[in-house]
Amino acid sequence: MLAAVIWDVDGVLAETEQFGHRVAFNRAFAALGLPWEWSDARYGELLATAGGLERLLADFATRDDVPRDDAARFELADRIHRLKNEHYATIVGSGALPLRAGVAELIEDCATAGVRMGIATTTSGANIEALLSMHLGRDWRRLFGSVIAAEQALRKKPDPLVYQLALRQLDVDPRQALAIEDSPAGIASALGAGLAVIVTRSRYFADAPVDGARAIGPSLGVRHGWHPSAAGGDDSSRVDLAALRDWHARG
Ligand code: XBP
Repeated sequence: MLAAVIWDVDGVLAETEQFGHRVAFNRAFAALGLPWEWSDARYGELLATAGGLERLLADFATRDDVPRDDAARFELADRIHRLKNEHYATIVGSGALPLRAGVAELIEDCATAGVRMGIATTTSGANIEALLSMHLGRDWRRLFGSVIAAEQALRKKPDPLVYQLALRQLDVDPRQALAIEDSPAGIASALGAGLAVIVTRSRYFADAPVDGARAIGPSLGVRHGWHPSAAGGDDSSRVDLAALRDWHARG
């Protein structure tokens, strides 16, 4: 029986990376007088590292124009990352990053049916607050029994910790839960915690490996194009709760 649905954030709830985090990083570089700019292609490579701070440090490891001293290098990454999040909040607040198609409807399905919901992400609580208060209203938290972000899960995806903490807070057995993910690190994290996973393809992970996923499709906003296709349901135009239940039951 499907008792809980746990959502990833970046790439699943919204396409936040290309015109959100990436642009915000570039604005932070410019604001600090750093002559760097992450192109779309470079950012796609860097997304192999989950976590914005960790991503910066991965980029630093390839540069010779960063401080050589470890502490100074970390301090610079931390400054950029904090500034990036301020720019990110501004971008989110402008309305430039809508929820992806079908997300609001599926959240509503789960809430109406009493299926518990959680969030499991490597981004920060402040970034989730900015995004979800914008789109689901100031009291968005009432929809989620658990919100686990970077501050709670100190080991980031692909480590299973973030999903383990969400399950514990929801008080749900992993076999009764389903994760919605888009990235290989996120899929590995959910599988490692014992959850079934479905994958909604996102901008930067359109062709990434999705080994172990129960179902893969182009968007929660369409029913067509999902493999395997889901049986039943009241709404054949999008992925609804009946589709999630069907994929979950096939385990
Ligand atoms: C995606 C990430 C995050 C964001 C940037 O998280 O890896 O690092 O790219 O956010 P998820 P921060 O898919 O788990 O939601 O800078 O706050 O890390």
